[in-house]
Amino acid sequence: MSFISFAFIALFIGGLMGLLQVLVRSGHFTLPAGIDYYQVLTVHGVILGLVLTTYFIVGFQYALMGKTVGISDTQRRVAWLGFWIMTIGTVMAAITVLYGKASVLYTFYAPLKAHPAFYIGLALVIVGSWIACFVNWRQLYIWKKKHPNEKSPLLAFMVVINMAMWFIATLGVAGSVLFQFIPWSLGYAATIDVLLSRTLFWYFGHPLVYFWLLPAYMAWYAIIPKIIGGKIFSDSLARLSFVLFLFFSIPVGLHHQLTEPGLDTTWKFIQVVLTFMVVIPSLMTAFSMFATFEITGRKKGYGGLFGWLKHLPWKDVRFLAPFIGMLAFIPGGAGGLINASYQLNTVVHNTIWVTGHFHLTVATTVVLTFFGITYWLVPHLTGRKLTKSMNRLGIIQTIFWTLGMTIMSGAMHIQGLFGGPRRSAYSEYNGTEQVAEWGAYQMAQAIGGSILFIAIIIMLYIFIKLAFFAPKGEEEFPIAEEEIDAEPTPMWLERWKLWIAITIALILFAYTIPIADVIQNAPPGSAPFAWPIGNN
Ligand code: HAS
Repeated sequence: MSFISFAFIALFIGGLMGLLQVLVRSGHFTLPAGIDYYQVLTVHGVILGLVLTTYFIVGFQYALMGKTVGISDTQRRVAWLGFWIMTIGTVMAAITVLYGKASVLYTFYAPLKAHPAFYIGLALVIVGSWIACFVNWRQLYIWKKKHPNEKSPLLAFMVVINMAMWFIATLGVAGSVLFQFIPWSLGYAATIDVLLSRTLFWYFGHPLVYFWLLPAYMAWYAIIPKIIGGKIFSDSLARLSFVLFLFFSIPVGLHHQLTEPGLDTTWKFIQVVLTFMVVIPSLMTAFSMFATFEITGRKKGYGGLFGWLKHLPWKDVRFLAPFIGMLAFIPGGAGGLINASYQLNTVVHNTIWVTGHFHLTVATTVVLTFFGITYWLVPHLTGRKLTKSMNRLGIIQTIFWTLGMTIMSGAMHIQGLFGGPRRSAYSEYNGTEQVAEWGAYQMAQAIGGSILFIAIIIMLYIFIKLAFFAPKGEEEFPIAEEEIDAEPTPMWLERWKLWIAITIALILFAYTIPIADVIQNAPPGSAPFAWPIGNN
């Protein structure tokens, strides 16, 4: 509950910043009291992209592990230590941003320089999250010792994979923060290797998006079937898709740097091919979800080509919110394929199309699934009930979120195709013709963003009600079972050492030569630049 409550505080602050951004970009609003646009944008990205997600995920995963394999008192105490380290780090980073000393956006690209406390704070958040990794691994390890020759519970297996991916991925950004950013921001190093820092960031940055997605997939594979009255379609398929995510999430970061000079084209191309490999487990997930819905519907007697759709519990917000998340991932994923296509990337890179893409993927698919989880997890943890009226309000919330995001993200995609830039405040660009084309879409983003802010307020109201005021009772922790006649899951799916070895081999293959190249042929380092100018 502590992790999840922190995530909801982040939702409010980050959402408010989002509202300010779309209003500024409409060209009809100026920030008061000298507040800077990029300061607001940094709060938005860091608080929503890094803080809300990490806290919600770590909290949710503890709940899954506690339920499936148990948590001891010692593990709980260590988990608290992780919480406090993460929180001290978050507060440190937040203070620097709020004081205007770290307007570097969530990607903190060098040579933009932030106050050292910003980077130290981020390093603490990572260290705190590593503690969660160790606790989760230990939880499964202890369970396995007590249950030799049994397969691990599906959700515990998934959590352990997600944390393995997170741990390996964060090593890159931790290395960059410790050895590049902190000495440079403290003044011990005069310059920084910009290309190396960005390459290490994206080594982490792409698996980061799957660290957000996989907990949503955990809910889709193992919780949604229970909510709709069905069974898990295939335990083996679910595990295999997670193993594939572990393999292919990391050696693909260069697809964020396709326009970056200084990186060899061959390695960019190889990583593009690997990116298309990481699409496969998502396609397996789509297949599996369709199968779950159809099989459950047909078992309940609904026939016809699409008749089984009728059985789905449309009026149950625990289902509706994640389901809309799934629908959004169809265009969201397609947009990802466009981004990853080497040539098409040159059209969309650094345009607001990309912002549209991640508002469909993380801010709709993932966040709506997290809301879907909140409706049962919070009352379950606080010993309360999701009442009919809260369920109804949840449905209204989902509709507002969907409407706002469709308008905002749709407009972002279109404006991006007309060349509208991302990461930029409002500008008339000296009155160029294109700006006239963008106006309507920027206004649409402001309308969509305002609707979204209303949705955030409704969600916060629901969260507070479920946490403190809903009637006392017992809310189910819905975990689905396998089909009775399911084929047994092969034990080789748990060959952890082999999976980790393959993951490391793929990373070494995809990154050794490009990184050696970047270091050997390093560009001249850059002195720090701070925003606003003169803020060094
Ligand atoms: Fe992405 C940029 C490529 C997925 C997030 N992405 C971003 C950024 C973010 C982000 C935050 O290759 C911006 C980073 C920045 O600040 O610069 N992305 C991909 C690809 C995928 C992908 C290939 N992205 C995600 C996910 C994200 C996310 C997931 C967050 C959670 N992305 C890119 C690229 C860039 C990029 C380039 C760099 C662009 C640039 O130039 O800067 C794939 O994983 C997508 C595969 C997904 C699918 C969809 C499967 C569909 C499913 C739903 C099924 C529906 C059902 C409903 C079951 C193929 C699973 C049933 C319906 C009934 C009617 C019954």
